[in-house]
Amino acid sequence: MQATAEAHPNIALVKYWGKRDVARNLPAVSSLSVTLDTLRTRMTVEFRAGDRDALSVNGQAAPGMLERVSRCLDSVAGKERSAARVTSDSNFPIGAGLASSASAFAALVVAANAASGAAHDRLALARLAGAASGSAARSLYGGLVELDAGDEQIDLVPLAAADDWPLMVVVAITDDNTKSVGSGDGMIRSARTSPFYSSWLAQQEDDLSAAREAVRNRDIGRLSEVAEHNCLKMHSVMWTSRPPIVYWNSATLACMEAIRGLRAEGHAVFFTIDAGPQVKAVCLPASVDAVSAALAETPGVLDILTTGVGCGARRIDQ
Ligand code: 2P0
Repeated sequence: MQATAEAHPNIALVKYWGKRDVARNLPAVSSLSVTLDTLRTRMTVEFRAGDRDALSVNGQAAPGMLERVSRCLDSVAGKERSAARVTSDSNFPIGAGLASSASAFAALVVAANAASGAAHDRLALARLAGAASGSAARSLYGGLVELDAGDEQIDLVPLAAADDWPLMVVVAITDDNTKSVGSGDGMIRSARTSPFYSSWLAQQEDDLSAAREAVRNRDIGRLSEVAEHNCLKMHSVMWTSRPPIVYWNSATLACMEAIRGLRAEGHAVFFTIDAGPQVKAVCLPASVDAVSAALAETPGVLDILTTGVGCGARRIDQ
C-alpha cells in the first residue's frame, strides 16, 4: 500500500499556454518538451486507515496544495480509495517557474498507481497527470516528447530518447521566490484578454512541425530559431494580457543578451523562459562550460543548475 516514484521536470521548447477546456484541464495547443535529468521530485504515497489525506512538501505540511493532490489521487485510485499520506521532496525551488508541478504530479500518479495496484499504463497515467497539471503529462516520458492536444484527449509522442541527442540545459536562477501569478490563472487571463491570443493559437502548428523536424535532424540551429521565437510569442501574449503578466526581471533580460553573445561567438545555444524569471539555456555538450561561466557572471544571477536530458517518471523503491 506504499510506493515511491521519481520524476524530473521538463522544459517546453514549443510552449503550452492556454486551455481549451478549463474543467478537464485540456490544453488549447500542442507542445514539445525536453525532460531534465539532475532536477527531480521524489514522491511517496501510502494508503492507510484514516479519513483524511495528508501532504508534506520538503518536510513541511502543505495544506494549501492538498485538494489538488487529493483529486489527482482519486483519479488514479478511485474515489473509494483509502486515505493517503503523501510525502514530496524536490531538489530545486518549487513554484518558481522551474516546472515543479510537472515533476510532482508525474511522480504522484506513478506512486499512487503502484501503491493502489490500479495498473494504469503510461499513457493513461500521463493523461491523469495532465488533468492535474498540463505540463506534468510530458514528464511521464524521457528525452524529447510532443504532447498532442488531440480532439477528445491528449496524446504523448516520444520523439527522441534521453541518450539519442545529448543536449544540455543550464538554468540561471534569477529569483527563487514563488511566482505572483500561477500558470493556470495566467492562461485563463490571457485567453480572455490578450489581443494576440488567437494568433498564438493559429501559429502553433507551424512551430511544432518546424521543431519536430529540427529534432528529427538533430539540428540545434533550426531548433534554436523556432524555440526562441515560440517563447517570445508566449511572453508577448502574457505581457499583453490585462492586467499584464510579466515574469521577467532585469537579470532575465541580461541572460538573454549573454546567450545571444555566446551564439555570436559560435556556441550552439538558445534560451527559453517559462512562467517565472529563470532562464534556461539549451546547448550542446561542447558549449556547456562556456554557457555556465557566462551565465554565472551575468548580473542578477543567483545560482546555476546544469543538467542533461533525463528519463520519464518511474517507481524507485523496487
Ligand atoms: C509549458 N508552462 O509548456 C508552459 C510554458 C508554463 C509556461 O506548462 O494550469 O503548471 O497546471 O495545466 O502545467 C506550466 O503549466 O499548468 C506550463 P496547469 P502547468 O511548460
